[in-house]
Amino acid sequence: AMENYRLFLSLLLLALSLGFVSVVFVLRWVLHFREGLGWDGGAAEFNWHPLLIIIGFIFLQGIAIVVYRLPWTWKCSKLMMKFIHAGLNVLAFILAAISLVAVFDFHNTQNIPNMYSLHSWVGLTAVILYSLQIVLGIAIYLLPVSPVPLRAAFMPLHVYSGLFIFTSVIAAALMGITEKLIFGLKDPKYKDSPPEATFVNVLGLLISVFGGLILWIATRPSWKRPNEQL
Ligand code: ASC
Repeated sequence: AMENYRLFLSLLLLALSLGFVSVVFVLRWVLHFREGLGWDGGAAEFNWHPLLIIIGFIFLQGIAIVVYRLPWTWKCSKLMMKFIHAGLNVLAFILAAISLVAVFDFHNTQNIPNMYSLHSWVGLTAVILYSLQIVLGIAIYLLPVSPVPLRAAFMPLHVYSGLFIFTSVIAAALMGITEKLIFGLKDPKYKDSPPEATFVNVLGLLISVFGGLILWIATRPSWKRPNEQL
């Protein structure tokens, strides 16, 4: 049990470090390699999109997914942990929504078409499913109205749906990163492997490994909150 606990802490620390480094990497991408941040209808406004998605939709959502696994919270009330889980997800949703306003506003100002890419289809679908997941999650598990049999019956779908949405966000982020490198790198081009291309490829790997670790931690039955090994 002790070795298992140390493995849990090691993987959690590794995941949190990778998530934090991913945020540092996307900040360096937009501030050092790109045009910085602004709200002017130009490239600096677009740059809020990758930054807020990685902070919210990837890092905060990842933490929200494993928050019930933290052993030092097992003495906290379940209701308190539900508020933290829901609160982190709502915060991530708000950041994702702001990041979408930034891209649509950038596109409309620059006369770039909206919603033509696979990145945009997968990404917007994930945001829509996420809003549904949050509304249903609050209605079924947070408000003291739904009966326990409904809570139990819906739990496998809630868990699966959450992991599916999180995985879709990682996939959408990788597509978005790839698109942006192909669109944005002109001379030298992406295929010429300039420093920005290598740096941002590494960001994609960091996000993927972060996602893999969160999925692993969340799916270990023995790391669940006691009395919830359902
Ligand atoms: C809840 C809660 C759980 C589940 C369980 C049904 O509201 O706190 O652990 O639903 O009762 O799976």
